[in-house]
Amino acid sequence: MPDVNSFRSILLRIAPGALAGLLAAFTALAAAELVAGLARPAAGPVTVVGGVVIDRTPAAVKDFAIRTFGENDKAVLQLGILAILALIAVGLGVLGLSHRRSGAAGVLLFGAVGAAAALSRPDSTGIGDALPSIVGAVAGALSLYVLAPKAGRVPARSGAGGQGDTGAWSRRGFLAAAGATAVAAASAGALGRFLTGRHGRGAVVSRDNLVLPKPSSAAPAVPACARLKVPGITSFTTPNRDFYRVDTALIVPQVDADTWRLRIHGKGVARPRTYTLDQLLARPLIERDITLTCVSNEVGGPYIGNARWLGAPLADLLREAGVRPPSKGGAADQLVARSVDGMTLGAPVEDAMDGRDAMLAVGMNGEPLPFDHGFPVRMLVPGLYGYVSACKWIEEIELTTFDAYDPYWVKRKWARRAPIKTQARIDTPKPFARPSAADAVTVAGVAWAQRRGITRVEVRIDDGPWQDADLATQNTVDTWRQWSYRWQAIPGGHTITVRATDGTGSVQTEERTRTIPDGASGWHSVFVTVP
Ligand SMILES: Nc1nc2c(c(=O)[nH]1)N[C@H]1C(S)=C(S)[C@@H](COP(=O)(O)O)O[C@H]1N2
Ligand SMILES: [Mo]
Repeated sequence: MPDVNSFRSILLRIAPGALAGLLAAFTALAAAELVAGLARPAAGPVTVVGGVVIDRTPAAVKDFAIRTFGENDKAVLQLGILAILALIAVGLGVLGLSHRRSGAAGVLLFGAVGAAAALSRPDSTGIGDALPSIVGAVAGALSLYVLAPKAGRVPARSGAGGQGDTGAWSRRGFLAAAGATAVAAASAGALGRFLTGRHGRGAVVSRDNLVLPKPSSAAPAVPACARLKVPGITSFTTPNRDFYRVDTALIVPQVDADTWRLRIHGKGVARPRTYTLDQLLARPLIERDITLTCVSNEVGGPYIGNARWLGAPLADLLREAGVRPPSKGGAADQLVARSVDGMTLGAPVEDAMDGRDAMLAVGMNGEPLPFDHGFPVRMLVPGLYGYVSACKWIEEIELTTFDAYDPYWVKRKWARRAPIKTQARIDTPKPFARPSAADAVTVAGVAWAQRRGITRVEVRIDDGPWQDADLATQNTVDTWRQWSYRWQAIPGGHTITVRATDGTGSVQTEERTRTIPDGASGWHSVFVTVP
């Protein structure tokens, strides 16, 4: 009968195997990290497997992950991968106690999975990308091969493990070998991390050295009355450090501005061209306030920001290449932007050339683009959700058709065309706040309908009539607009709802839709209790 004692003796017997397995996995990852650090950090096994998981994750799950973990979604993913790896490692280690070859072979198998993942990445630079996984797996398999049998022969306290004691290491011997492995692996890993950090040095230096030129067309001054002085309202300009970040990159690409190139080519491109950053910066630049929004933003959600961007007008570059918009007989109706990490985004050529301030941006709020936001160059097309327009770390623009090519998110069931929907958000009071009724409660927030502008915002308390909110001065049709409403609150629980009207006269729809395929719709409301 299994009693507590035999359970304990089983545990004691397998614990060294589990430890050997975990150490083997650690050794494998550390060795892989070292090779990746020497060769290409983006080819590290956790990064490439994470990339594959991100690319294969169904949109609904991805949506859930973004909703639940927000900008920590990638950290959660990597921790998840490591946790699964640890479980498998424990299993292989225990297997290795009795079958050292099988245990080691299992580790090699995982190396093969990592290698395959590395080679499948869109930014894979060739067979060398498999190296970190392969070297890591060999190191891990070796360490399991050496450690596991020794671990198995550790005499257990109960005496149950006595049979294989010939040539056994003492418990102290095993622990010493395990400790040495751990130290060696940790050193290799640390060195790998250090080398990885150095990879970005050139990029960091190139960013530090970049002096942004003055725009030849400065942004219109933001009217003083565009910024309301209401505590808790979203600031009109979003500081770079607070700007939301949405992308699939597990390692933020660190592109050296000195070697960066942008290639423009494809259907209907009479004069294909390649630009350096200096050539781009030597062009007349425009500076504009533009509000960028993510299609994954829920009603009332945080994935929206407004910045002052500096960049080269995209339409000029396209015209220089001989591109004509479809309305003028151009052959291509889709502009596919491709980034250094293989991401593809597709915008309508017509939108890029219809006179709006579509640009290849180099500056964000007075400084070079932060690495997180696309250094050295990203695309922006006012009025379109980020996933069809705002390519970060861009290196290629290919003119094609919507029929001929589906970019990354479209392959994953998001819409081909995605203009931003009219939305209003209540920033204050926060959901479930308890605002005092002593004074009037100020309800305030932002509303946006890029390209169309906001002409009216209305607030409704419970099922009461719609009341006009006070609007801040509109900056441009491409930026959000602040609004506020003085509410003579009476005690009790209340639902505050907001809706906006855009420059075409359309009232924001009440119909609630999910973010997929082309952006959430519906009215934002918050419930508050007035004591
Ligand atoms: N290379 C690359 N560019 C990208 C993405 C990406 O995953 N990779 N995500 C897009 C999406 S979905 C959005 S909403 C915006 C977000 O830009 P931000 O992170 O600077 O706010 O970038 C876009 N550009
Ligand atoms: Mo997005």
